[in-house]
Amino acid sequence: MNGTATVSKDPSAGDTANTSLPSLEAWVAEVAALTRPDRIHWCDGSDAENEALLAGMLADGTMVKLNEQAYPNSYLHRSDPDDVARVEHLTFVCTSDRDDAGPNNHWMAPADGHAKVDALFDGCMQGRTMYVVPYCMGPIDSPLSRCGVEITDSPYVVANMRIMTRMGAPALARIEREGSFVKGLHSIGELDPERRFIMHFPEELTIKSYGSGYGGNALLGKKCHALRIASHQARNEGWLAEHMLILGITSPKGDTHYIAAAFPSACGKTNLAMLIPPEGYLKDGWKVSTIGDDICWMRPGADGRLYAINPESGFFGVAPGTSKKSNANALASLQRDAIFTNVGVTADGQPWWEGIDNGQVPATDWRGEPYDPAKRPAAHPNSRFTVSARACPSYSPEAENPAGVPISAIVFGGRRASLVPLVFEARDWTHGVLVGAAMGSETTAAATGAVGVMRRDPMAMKPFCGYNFADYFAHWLSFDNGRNKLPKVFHVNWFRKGDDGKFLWPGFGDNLRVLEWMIGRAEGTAAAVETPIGHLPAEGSLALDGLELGEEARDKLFGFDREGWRAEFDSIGEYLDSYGERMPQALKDEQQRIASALA
Ligand code: O2Y
Ligand code: MN
Repeated sequence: MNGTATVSKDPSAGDTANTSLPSLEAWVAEVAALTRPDRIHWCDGSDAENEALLAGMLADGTMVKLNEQAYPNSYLHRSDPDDVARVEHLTFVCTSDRDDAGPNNHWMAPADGHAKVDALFDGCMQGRTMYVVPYCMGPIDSPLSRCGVEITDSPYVVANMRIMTRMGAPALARIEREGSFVKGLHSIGELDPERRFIMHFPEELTIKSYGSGYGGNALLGKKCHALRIASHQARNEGWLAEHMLILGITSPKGDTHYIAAAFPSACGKTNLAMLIPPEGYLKDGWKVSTIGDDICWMRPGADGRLYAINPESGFFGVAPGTSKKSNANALASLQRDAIFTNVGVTADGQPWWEGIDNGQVPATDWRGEPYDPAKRPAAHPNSRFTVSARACPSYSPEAENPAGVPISAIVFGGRRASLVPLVFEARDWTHGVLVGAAMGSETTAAATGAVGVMRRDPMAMKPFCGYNFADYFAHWLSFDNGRNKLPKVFHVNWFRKGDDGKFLWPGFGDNLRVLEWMIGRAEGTAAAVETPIGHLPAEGSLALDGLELGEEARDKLFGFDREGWRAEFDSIGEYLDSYGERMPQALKDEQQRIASALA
């Protein structure tokens, strides 16, 4: 049925325009001419629309209904076995000048990038419905929010975008008012890994993703828009788009501080965002609230402080390891109205994953085959749940505040078995930017097979920065302009190990002790010791009561190994130099200053 697509905004729309914005109408027509769908559906985000989409997906097997009593209104999707994760090697940033994408990105010239994917998109939606998905990243009425439109042939993507973004009629109305939007074109194509590309054209605020139906490759509002394209927009417009969780901490005095924290994958970002205070802290009246678990957009407010929003409205969380013990808030969030991707299933249709620890057993694995532990785990290690943030017991109403929340501290962190202490504070903003730029994390066996290899992942943005890291660091430095009242910057390492290879710090809820010290530093009440690498907690300034920490643990968690840091700073110097001329001199000077102090 080539070239005769039916178009529906609502069934009675007839042949009236679907939008009052000519540039949007024209782009949809242009995409339809290229991809040649049988039908075009403009999404309004309504319950009726969602129910119709789900009914279609249940009928064609895209979704499987889970046990309605145990998990009301919840569904399982099994992605293609070759399509289970983001594909960094197939992710490109297409800028006119190769140096603008930088050594941190795969690059293609924009004309080549368009030609490459447009050849794949040619006719790819024949026999399918093309969905036009208007969405808003951030509260619909916030000046910090930005909008986009994703065109996709995947109803699974539509259902996920409805949870992860503010999607539908209100977003379309905002787009029509503003007249601009990020364009995202997505097709699952043939799901052939050889014909898969995730292309970004930051200068055109455009994304083209072909050949994957999974997560960040396909839900274009998330990594593609809210990080890669937004980081480029943010640089032009004077704000920051970051791979950070945002949490609120209310002390017994009743003051609330907001903290933004960047960690590479598999470092417990979602767990920290939903932290449950340890017993003693709960008794004393401490509260932790969640603004976001993955992405943070922030900009200076009229008072010079940084104000942050979570551009997302849901969580796309890793299922394996999520349990009542590790993250009771996440577990509570996914008890209903959830979409599960690539988890196992029990005999009575309940989702199951390694580490759920709920006394049940899987019958079927993530590929839909009878569970056989000798063959594969029940849940894919990167299996996910998609749930509304509003379902999370710790979700803060402030996450909906159009003004955002004021940030008191920025935290960088990585997985470092050795050298790096539990926490230190940067001496000023420039030092803080260096701490973020030098961030490193040791890989886990699950991620790469090569265990314990330290990789630099500046600000946890290695896979997500839409432009040259050297320019990105310069942008960060530019916030120190004498007018802004910038937050303090810290580095944490929850993963320091002892000589026996065991973790020295209990982590989880006890991380609040470290956050309490940071708040004390922000308020000027907690003491610190100055060292060349930054300020370390003075003895007794970080609450350790009730914890059993031996001498080795105390030395390694709160000590400073001059020799080791000297080698680390040589390596940081080499890393900065690898970016050549564009690397800001101020950052190189800061590295030199500390290297000299360590000599
Ligand atoms: O987006 C994906 O496909 C999986 S990776 C992911 C998912 C949610 C949040 N963060 C990440 C990440 O890789 O940082
Ligand atoms: Mn992430």
